Amino acid sequence: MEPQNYSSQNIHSILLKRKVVHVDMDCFYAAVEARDNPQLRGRPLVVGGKPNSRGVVATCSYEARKFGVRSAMASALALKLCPEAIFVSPNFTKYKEVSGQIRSIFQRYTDKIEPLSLDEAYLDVTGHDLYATKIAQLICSSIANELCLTASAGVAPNKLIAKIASDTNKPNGITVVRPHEAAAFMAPLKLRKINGIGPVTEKRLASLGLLHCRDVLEKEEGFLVQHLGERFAYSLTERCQGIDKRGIESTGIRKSLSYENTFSNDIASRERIHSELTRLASKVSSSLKSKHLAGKTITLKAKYFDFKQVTRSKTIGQPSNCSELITSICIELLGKTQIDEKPVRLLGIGVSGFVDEAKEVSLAQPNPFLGMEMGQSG
Ligand code: DCP
Ligand code: MG
Repeated sequence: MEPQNYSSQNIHSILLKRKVVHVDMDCFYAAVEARDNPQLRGRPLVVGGKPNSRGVVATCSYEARKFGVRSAMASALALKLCPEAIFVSPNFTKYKEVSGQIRSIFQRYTDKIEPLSLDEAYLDVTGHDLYATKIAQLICSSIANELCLTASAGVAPNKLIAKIASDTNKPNGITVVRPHEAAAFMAPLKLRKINGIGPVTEKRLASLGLLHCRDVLEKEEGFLVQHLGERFAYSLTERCQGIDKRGIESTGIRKSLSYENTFSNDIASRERIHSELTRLASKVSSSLKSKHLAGKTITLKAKYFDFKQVTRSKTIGQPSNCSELITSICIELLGKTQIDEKPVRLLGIGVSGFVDEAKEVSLAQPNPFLGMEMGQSG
């Protein structure tokens, strides 16, 4: 199929099929470090090797970027550019843990998640009840409220545009490109913006007078094929038109669903803790129900004022997604924590050990085929 032959109506129908959200955390490692150490906030911060070693910068805060510091730069050069920079070694265990928490926020909306690294993923939200833009907003605000970190997101008809869009309004910005805007969005972009076009290819294309997407579309097909070969000429033309038919390659299936909340002030009163647990349980319950899931293991997570964290779990005989049951189990699990001695800064509830609700007769109301409403009373 030759992309040059696509009519604009054809392109439009290809673009209408999918809704993709690309989420990318802002200066990820540096943001996690600054979150967990107030002394680092607002300062030019470099996460990576020390400048006196042969280390490199993994990432840096936006304050350091103002001095020209960038990922993959030698730390010694970073120090030269920004002598007041603070250097911190990376803590991958922590970044992996946060990455898991981000993923569990994504999973509230879709199971079609394709992670690209610890800090970014594509989400396919085609056919979701909520608008894709609303989902992106909810994800970014949950990341901010629950994890105290910021993310940027791109909402688009495919992976190509969603990834470019998430980078357009960084930090803490959401960019939406609707199907009818796709071609106009791509046209002025440098070819380097296309995922897969690195510095070498960029140079080769520039030598042919191809700098921006629109340059490719203005060239004769024969010229492109002659210089780039048929395959690359066609795939490049598609990309420049804003077409990308790749699907979201999600890995694995959901194993748990959780919500957590970090409080602005540590809380100690039993009453407040119970009301927080009731609220979290109700969120977990509605999310499970909307996905037709029910689980046998309920986990309570508490992070004390001193940042020490505990999880306590209970496994029950029958899978449940009932809000009241989850709340009462969590209140019972409080007895296995130090909640009476130590105020908490975070509470979370997770449910795992899933049984697909639609297939689990034991959970069902008299008619297991009532589908959507099944298990409402747990
Ligand atoms: N990373 C790395 N080495 C690189 C690039 C990145 O170790 N050359 C790590 C550190 C980053 C994380 O991967 O925090 C995510 O990479 P991004 O490219 O998304 O960069 P950031 O999230 O740091 O910044 P941005 O706000 O630009 O996304
Ligand atoms: Mg990032």
